[in-house]
Amino acid sequence: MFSRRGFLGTAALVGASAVSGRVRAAAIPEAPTMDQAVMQPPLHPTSGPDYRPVVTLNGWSLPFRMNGDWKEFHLTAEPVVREFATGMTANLWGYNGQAPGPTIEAVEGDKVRIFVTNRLPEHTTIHWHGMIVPNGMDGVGGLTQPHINPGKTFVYEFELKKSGTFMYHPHADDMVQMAMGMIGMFIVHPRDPSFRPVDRDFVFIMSSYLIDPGTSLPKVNEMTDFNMWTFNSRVFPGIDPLPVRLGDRVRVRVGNLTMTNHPIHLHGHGFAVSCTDGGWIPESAQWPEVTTDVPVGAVRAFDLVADNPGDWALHCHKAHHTMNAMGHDIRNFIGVSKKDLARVVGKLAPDAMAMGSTGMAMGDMEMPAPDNTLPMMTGSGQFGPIEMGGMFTVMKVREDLARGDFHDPGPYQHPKGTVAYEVEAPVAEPAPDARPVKPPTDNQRGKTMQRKGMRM
Ligand SMILES: [Cu+2]
Repeated sequence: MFSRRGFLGTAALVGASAVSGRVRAAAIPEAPTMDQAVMQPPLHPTSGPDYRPVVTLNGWSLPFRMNGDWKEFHLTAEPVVREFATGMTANLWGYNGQAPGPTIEAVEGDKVRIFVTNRLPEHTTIHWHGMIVPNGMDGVGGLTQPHINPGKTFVYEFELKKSGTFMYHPHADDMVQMAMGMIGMFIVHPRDPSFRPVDRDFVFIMSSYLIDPGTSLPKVNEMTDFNMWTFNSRVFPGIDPLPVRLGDRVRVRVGNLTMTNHPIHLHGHGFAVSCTDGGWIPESAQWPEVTTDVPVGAVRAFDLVADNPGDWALHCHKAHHTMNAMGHDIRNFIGVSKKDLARVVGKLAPDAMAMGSTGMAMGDMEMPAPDNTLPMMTGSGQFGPIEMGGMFTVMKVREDLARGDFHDPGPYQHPKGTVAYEVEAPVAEPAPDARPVKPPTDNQRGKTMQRKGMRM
């Protein structure tokens, strides 16, 4: 639930004169904060034009108020503690108590007034990614506005020219502020409610972090070698499932503010990309997919009919992105005898841990982890360990889910005779010598066996 943190405390620090623009401090709406990282129910509008609100995985939508014909929101940029999954929290920067910030929802044609208060130790701005705004509202610090200094509040005012799926993030000390988690989604609903309506509308944004095992602060200078791949700054099994009623029309809107692309893959259904951060894709230009690549600094929204009951994986198809804290320089020892491996490991790095010689499946990979560190792969289903982390969740399609019910319905009850099963067969032994493997050179061994916490 969100709490209403009165604006008065901050106002005392700020002083009315610090508020920029035509609005005085007395007229500033309160800035609600969220203390939980679980999906909040859709925020149905109580004033203004009607629309079907979205739900945000492990997130919430920012309440607004009407002031004349202006829709007013209040974002507070501030340090936050975000839980990535049970067992790990990160010290991030975000908005209104969480990172990412709350989803902002409004309607095409709305006039929005967004107050931004800075409670960070450095200046910031907000850029409205993909939205058509007057140049001076574009939020590029130095270029289109003065920076918002610590303790100050600025106002952004613009009319929503088009509907679609957009993002917001700072354009001030970009590398640091986005690496610290300052991102959010901005949904503009079509003014015509009959334009491509869906029954369930899910939103999340992807971000990545380098957080050394045992620590909680992202290393903001990293450019490529991240170890936490997140949907809404959560990793599996901490990511909310997508509960869906059988037959529902479903939209999933995905933003990407990481430093690499993510091929997002859904099992059990075909879908079509219906919207990007540039706008709606005409139906005549859509084609069927089961995976869509979401480029850096982009949004993809895809639509489907949930006509196949079950627990369907929804995940990034880069397998390293469905892992928690791990390095990418691990060598593959599948097929190398365990005896040779132990000899090499013992000689070069007594506390090293190498990839198992039969694969990395759970059970072969047990090792102590420092505090505040998640296993690389974790989470379990009704049949055993799922062996995933990072960017992985489940769309749960159920016949008996009520309209508008977004609670986790639990594991799928498979109809009798519809689950893969074991049979008696003559040859079941693994064949370890089937593939000849050249032993690593000494040079490679030295590099490989170095262990930095869990980043092998
Ligand atoms: Cu990915």
